[in-house]
Amino acid sequence: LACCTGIDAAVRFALILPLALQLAAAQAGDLVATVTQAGRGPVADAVVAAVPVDAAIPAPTTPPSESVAQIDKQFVPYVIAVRAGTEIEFPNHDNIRHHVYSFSQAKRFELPLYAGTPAEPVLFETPGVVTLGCNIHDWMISYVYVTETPWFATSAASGTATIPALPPGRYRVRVWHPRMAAGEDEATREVVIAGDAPVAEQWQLRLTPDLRPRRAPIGGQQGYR
Ligand SMILES: [Cu+2]
Repeated sequence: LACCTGIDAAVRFALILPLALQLAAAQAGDLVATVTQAGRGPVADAVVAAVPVDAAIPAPTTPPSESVAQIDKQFVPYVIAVRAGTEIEFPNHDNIRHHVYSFSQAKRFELPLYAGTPAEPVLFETPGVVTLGCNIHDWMISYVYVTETPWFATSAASGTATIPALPPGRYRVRVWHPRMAAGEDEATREVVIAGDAPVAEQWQLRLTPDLRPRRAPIGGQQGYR
């Protein structure tokens, strides 16, 4: 009999759950942020983060772990946003070794020369910007943007970053980019999510020139490979 009661409860749960999810989904709106640079079009790799102004809004879960790979002597992705408390793995897909480090205040760490994937991921607990480098390959650089909020997104090549399913309420929304000329404060504004309709917002950033070499220099050849 106990088993039948259990099944009954499971069936009822299965019937109620989709309805509950539907109701919850109906009361959440996407924030569609578009990030551009004056006269230069869309900006990729900008982080858009929304912090609720009003008291406790139910927070979505975020993935417990992410990864920043090394591919062809570059970090991939160039910018990653994670919520504080996320672990990041650093798989090395190259057939040479890398030595990943950060001197940033939000997270100092070092993964001495390694191939493959280090056994232990790195925990990012403190909100802030963490700059990653490689001791062997000076041009390798990437950024981990650690947020205090579960609502964030990173802009694609189109300049669009969509934060899905924000519960209704007021949010302080800020935009960050590794090359932004002004501080984040200048790119912060309040956004109201009123219901389930998407809210579109545009940011125009001033960026400093991109001086990153894209590839390793080769001796005796012009340019970079
Ligand atoms: Cu390296």
